[in-house]
Amino acid sequence: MTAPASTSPHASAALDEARRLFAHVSGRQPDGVWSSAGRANLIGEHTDYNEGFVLPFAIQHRTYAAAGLRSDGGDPRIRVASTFAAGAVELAVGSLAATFDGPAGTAVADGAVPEWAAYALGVAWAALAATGRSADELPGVDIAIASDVPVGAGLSSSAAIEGAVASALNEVWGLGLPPLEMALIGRRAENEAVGAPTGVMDQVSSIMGRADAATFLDCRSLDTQSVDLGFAAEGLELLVIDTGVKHSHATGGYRDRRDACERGAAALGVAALRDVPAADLDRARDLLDDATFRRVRHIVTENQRVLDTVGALRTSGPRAIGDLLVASHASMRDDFEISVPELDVAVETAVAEGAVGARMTGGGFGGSAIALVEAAASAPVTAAAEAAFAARGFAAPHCFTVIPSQGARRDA
Ligand code: GAF
Repeated sequence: MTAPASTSPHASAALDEARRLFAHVSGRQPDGVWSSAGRANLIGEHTDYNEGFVLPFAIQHRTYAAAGLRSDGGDPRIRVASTFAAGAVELAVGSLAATFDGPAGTAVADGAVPEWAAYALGVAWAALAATGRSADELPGVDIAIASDVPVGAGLSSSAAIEGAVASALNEVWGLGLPPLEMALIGRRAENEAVGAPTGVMDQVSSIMGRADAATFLDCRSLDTQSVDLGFAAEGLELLVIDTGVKHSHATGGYRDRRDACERGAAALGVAALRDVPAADLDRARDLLDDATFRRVRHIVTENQRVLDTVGALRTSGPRAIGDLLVASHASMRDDFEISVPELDVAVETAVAEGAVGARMTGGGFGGSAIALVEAAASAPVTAAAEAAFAARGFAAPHCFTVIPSQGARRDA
C-alpha cells in the first residue's frame, strides 16, 4: 500500500522524468513544467454526459508536461514525447486541423497518430480552434510528458495528460484560457481527436480540483462548487482498490451505455436524462424496454444520490455518506451493469471489513473501487481485499490511499 502524503511519493520523480525526457528529446532545458491531477469520482457515475451532477476530486497522482518554445521560423512544429511510449511524434502546427478535423478518432484509427500522442496533440488542435489562433501566428513547441497516474485504473490518466498539456500551451502560447475552457478543450481532444465519447467530469476535476475538497459540477450549466471533504479531520482515508482489470472508453460498453441513455431520453421526450424526475420512472418503465429502463433509472437515482451526498457532506460530514456510496455501487452493478466481479468483490470486502462506504469509481468495466475507511483500517481492508481476490483466483489488486488534491498548476 502506498503511504499517504501531501503529494504522491513519486510526484517529484515524474516531474524530473518529464524534464529529463524534454532535455533528451530537445537538447535543451524546458521553459517550464506544468501538471494536472488524476481524479477519483466520489459519486455521480455516467451522469456527466446526461447533463446531470458529479462529485469527483483530484488526487495526488499527477501528469507533468515539460514544455519549451522552438525556433522553427516559417514552419512551426509541435513535437510530443512521453514516457508511455518510445519515440517522439512531430507535426507542423499548421497540419493539426487537417489531422484532427475529420470524423472522431480517425487519425488514431488510421494509425496517423498514436493514441497517447492524440491526447496531447488533440489539445493543441482544440486550443487553436477554441481561441481562433492560426498556426502561423504561434511559435513551435516541444512537450515531454511523464506521469505517476496509474494507467487504466479508472483514475483519469487521460484527463491528466490533457490538463497538463492545456496548462503548458496556455502559458507558452499566451492563450489566456480560464480553467473551465481548458477542461472543455481537453474533453474535445478526448472526444474528437482520440474518439472516446466521454463527458466533461474528468477534465474539470483534473484541472479545477482543490486540496481537501471535491468539485460539485452541474454538467448542464457547468457551474462548479467546491465541497469540503474533511476525510483527514475525521480520521478517515480514501482507499483505492485497483482491480487491474483494464478498460477502454473509446470502444465497447461505455459507448453502448451512452447510446442507451440517449435512446431513453429520446423515448421520454426530454433533452437529457437530467430532465427525468424520479416521479416519472413509473411512466418510463411502461415506455422503455427493461434494459433501457434500468439505464435510465440509474441516471435518475444517481443524480439524486450526488445531491444527497453534497447535502450530507455539508451538514453532517463524510461519515454520513456511506450508504449513498454503497447504493451507487448497487445501481451500477444491477441497473447500469458496468461493474465486473473484481469490483463487486472489492466493494463487498471493504464493506464487510467495516468501511464507511465503498463503490466502483469511473466509467466501469474494470478499473478501481474506492472505499472510505477509518485511517487505521486501510491496511486490514487492503489485506482482506488481497485475500478475497486470491480466494477467487483474481490477480492481486493494487491498493493505495488517495488524497483530495489541487488540480492543474505550474510546477517549475
Ligand atoms: C469516464 C468518462 F471519461 C467520464 O466523462 C464519465 O462519464 C465517467 O467515465 C463515468 O462517470 O471517466
